[in-house]
Amino acid sequence: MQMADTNEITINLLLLGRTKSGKSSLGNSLLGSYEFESQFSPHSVTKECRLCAVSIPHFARRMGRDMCLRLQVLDTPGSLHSSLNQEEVKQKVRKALAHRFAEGLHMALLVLRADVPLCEEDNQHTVKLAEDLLGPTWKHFTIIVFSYGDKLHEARMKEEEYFMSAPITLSALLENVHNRYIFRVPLDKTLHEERAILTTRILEFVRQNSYKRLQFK
Ligand SMILES: Nc1nc2c(ncn2[C@@H]2O[C@H](COP(=O)(O)OP(=O)(O)OP(=O)(O)O)[C@@H](O)[C@H]2O)c(=O)[nH]1
Ligand SMILES: [Mg+2]
Repeated sequence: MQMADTNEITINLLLLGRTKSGKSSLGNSLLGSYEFESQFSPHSVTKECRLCAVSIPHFARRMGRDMCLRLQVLDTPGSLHSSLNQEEVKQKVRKALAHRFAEGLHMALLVLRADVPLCEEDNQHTVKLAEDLLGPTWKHFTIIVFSYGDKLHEARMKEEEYFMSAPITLSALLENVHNRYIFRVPLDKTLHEERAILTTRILEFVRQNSYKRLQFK
């Protein structure tokens, strides 16, 4: 944990997932501002990795001191990209991780659309990308973020029902990542409201992991 003599905790987060899964949009909610380009489009919008950071003052109190949370978020081009092949995506992310997160990564947020079933191809591309980039301990440093959680609400489906009818590929993945998941429901919230919800959940997972960081050589 980077808080020795400072009142600041730094958390490094990586956005991973298939193109159009909602990575940049999630990044904007985490940052509380529209830093990453995110839009409806028939092509993949994010072509390069980009790091953005935000400092959130008075985030918590520890031993009588006000703590500031510094979030560093690395946005990436997705798998099944419309103009980059898988190897190009992997190389760009690998380089950015080594360059931007020399101090290590706290958590990768693997973004999956809640309204699109996870199929074997996703395992081979998207989940494989996380495995290849993060190495053998990837399972300890990955959180599944379901985007389009608003669709779940719209269909009046509860999370338990969703998981009961989910394909085995998804149950297996969740089991692998120690059942760490978050549903995003962005539509009825401001960026700041959503940031508060997301950071609380993510910090819980980071704390359960004893603030461990995955190192890249
Ligand atoms: N309703 C809803 N729309 C979302 C959600 N997440 C993302 N979107 C929309 O989906 C579109 C694509 O989102 P992006 O954040 O650009 O997705 P991306 O994974 O960064 O896409 P590329 O960079 O193009 O690969 C945008 O219009 C977002 O507003 C969500 O949880 N719910
Ligand atoms: Mg993007």
